[in-house]
Amino acid sequence: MPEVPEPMRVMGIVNVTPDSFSDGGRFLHADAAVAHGLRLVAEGADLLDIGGESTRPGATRPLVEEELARVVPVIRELAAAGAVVSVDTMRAEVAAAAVAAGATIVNDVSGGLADPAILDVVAGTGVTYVAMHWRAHGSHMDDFARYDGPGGVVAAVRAELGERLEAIAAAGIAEHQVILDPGLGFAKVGEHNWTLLRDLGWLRELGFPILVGASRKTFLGRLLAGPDGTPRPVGERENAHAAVVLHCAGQGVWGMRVHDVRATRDALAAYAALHPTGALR
Ligand code: PMM
Repeated sequence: MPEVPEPMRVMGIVNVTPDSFSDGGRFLHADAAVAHGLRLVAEGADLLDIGGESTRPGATRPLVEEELARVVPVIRELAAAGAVVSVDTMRAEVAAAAVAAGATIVNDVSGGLADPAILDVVAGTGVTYVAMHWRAHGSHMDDFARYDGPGGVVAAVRAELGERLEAIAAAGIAEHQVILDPGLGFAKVGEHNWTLLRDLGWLRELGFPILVGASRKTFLGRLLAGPDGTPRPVGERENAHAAVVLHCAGQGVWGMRVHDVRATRDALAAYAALHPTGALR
């Protein structure tokens, strides 16, 4: 009998921010954010990612106090309700408070570059750590979307994630705690994202579970642009995203970070019916 791999996890996004690109302002109040998180769990989210800082290109950073006030009450309530909670933060102080409030995953889009002390929090608490490929904060990350070296974007992202893995190990974080993410859209233009996604073998070779965040991102909007070049609005990118989800399922990806949990679940249900023995690799 072929081994049946575990099904892909669905991480539902709860952005407690005034300015995230697709849902900014909708869940800024704790009650609305908690209700949204519970709805995502009811729709089939395996875990929830709670974030209080928008990382979109051009975004300005909130004060640490603001970020704490946004995410901690929401994490406390959702964890108490039984949800598996991840905190989307680059700050050690926020990560520590989030773990104390019940988060069991620290999703650091900077992979420890923005605030290296976050690695000590993860090492000290033993929680799971998502290390994403990142080069700079949103205010100027587009200036860093250049991959001119040999091997292009794949070689660069692989090498830079490798450097983060060295820092992660040096901080005393165990390998079983680590998940890697290629960081779609972070200091990357459309073609960089597509190149990274096309064959994720380069990332599987690093030997860690893989998380991918493609949901509603600009590269999907540009792919679906109208004849005048206007990107497809954020709310109308879901069908293209479902295709990316299924591609990632075939590539052995551990989990997808998504806004629309129900649509993702529907796509995965069809995939599971078509591939009962799991990923095609
Ligand atoms: N993308 C965003 C925020 N956090 N975390 C991980 N691990 N991977 C991602 O791709 C990622 C992330 C930006 O998207 P949003 O504004 O919709 O949350």
